[in-house]
Amino acid sequence: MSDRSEHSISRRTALSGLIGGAGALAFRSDGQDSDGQGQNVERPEDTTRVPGEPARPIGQRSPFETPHRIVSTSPGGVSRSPLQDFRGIITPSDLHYERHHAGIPAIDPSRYSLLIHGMVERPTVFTLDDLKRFPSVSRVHFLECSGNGSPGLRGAPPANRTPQEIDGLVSTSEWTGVPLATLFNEVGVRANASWFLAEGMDAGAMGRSIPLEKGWDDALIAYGQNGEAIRPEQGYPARLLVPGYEGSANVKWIRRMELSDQPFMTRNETSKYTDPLKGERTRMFSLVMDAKSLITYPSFPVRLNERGWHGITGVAWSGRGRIARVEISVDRGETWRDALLQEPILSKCFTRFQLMWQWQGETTVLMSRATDETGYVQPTAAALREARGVGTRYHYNHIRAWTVSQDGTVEFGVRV
Ligand SMILES: Nc1nc2c(c(=O)[nH]1)N[C@H]1C(S)=C(S)[C@@H](COP(=O)(O)O)O[C@H]1N2
Ligand SMILES: [Mo]
Repeated sequence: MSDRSEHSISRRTALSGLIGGAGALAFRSDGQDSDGQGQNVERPEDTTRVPGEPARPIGQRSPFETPHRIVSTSPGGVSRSPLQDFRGIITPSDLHYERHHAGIPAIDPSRYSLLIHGMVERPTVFTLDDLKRFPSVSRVHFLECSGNGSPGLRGAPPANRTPQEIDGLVSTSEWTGVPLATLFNEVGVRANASWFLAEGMDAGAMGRSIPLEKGWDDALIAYGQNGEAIRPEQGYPARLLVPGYEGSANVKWIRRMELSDQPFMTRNETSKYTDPLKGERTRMFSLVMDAKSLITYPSFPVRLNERGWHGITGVAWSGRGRIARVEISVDRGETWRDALLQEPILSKCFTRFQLMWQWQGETTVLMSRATDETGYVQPTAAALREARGVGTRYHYNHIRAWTVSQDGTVEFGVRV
């Protein structure tokens, strides 16, 4: 079969697929009736051919696609993932969010080592090669900064916020590394150990105490990200990955782990990463990220140009396990409908959801509400404020809203 006939067959298949879709969904792009069977669909004259470029050793995006992180210039620095530009659940590594307290250290992997000591039988220093000699695992997990997503909790947030600006401190990668359980068996954990300290190599002196059970359960020392070496921004050559735990516990450039019978009360778990609650109380070691969801389309600054069917989509995630359900309201939260969850549905991972919505040109509010497999339901902003008090910091997982106006503009928050 020649290239030419192959081309025309696939072209025909694509066209019939398109017409089928148009009939079913009543798209109207040329002003004719939705049941017009697409008479105006014609095969364009293929008189020109696009000349090819030579192949490159490293691929790059189409020049027509320009997703980028918003990088803040503040000292520590954050870079936000453009959630509105993604398909599926994986965040391209070069668009993963970043948060570092003292910049990105350049670490020579030949000089890297990880010390595990404290309440262990055999204190051990592992080189990177040592770590890579153990059987590896690869798992797809989200990572989220616990400071992500405060807009909308206290008063009305600005309307001109994109998904990236609201919730861009969350991303998903396939992480590869050695399970901490393997390393624990190697060093021999003493019976009275119940916590471990994880400490990074950067100048930020990031140290966090993690319950030992988490180490036995599903924590990794990760050296791979989306099929290649982990990026410097994500902790090259190795980081701790504690799936479902707040971002700051996932210590990058990890150099030391110390086992103990109590938490270490580091600066980043006492003065920071604690949540002021009502009644002058404070929540500490609030490590697990609660279930959350965000509609990424339609969202600001999208403008709906046509009435009719639109595919609402977004992502949901939970630090406790799988997403069980995502409901969408297209009427300000009065009624809710189950969205379709796109496979795969993985534990402690983004799950993409979709719902077809017929917009009749009305002003309305779109919301999404996630439920995870433990039965936990994403709360309203009012319920979160009521439970935590107004001074709460971190863990802002309240329901997000988008207002669609008659002119098709989409703004963040409830505007009507
Ligand atoms: N060593 C070290 N680990 C660190 C940090 C840091 O500054 N230094 N930042 C933490 C914070 S606050 C977050 S949210 C995550 C961010 O991980 P990422 O930059 O790979 O997205 O890393 C955590 N681990
Ligand atoms: Mo963070």
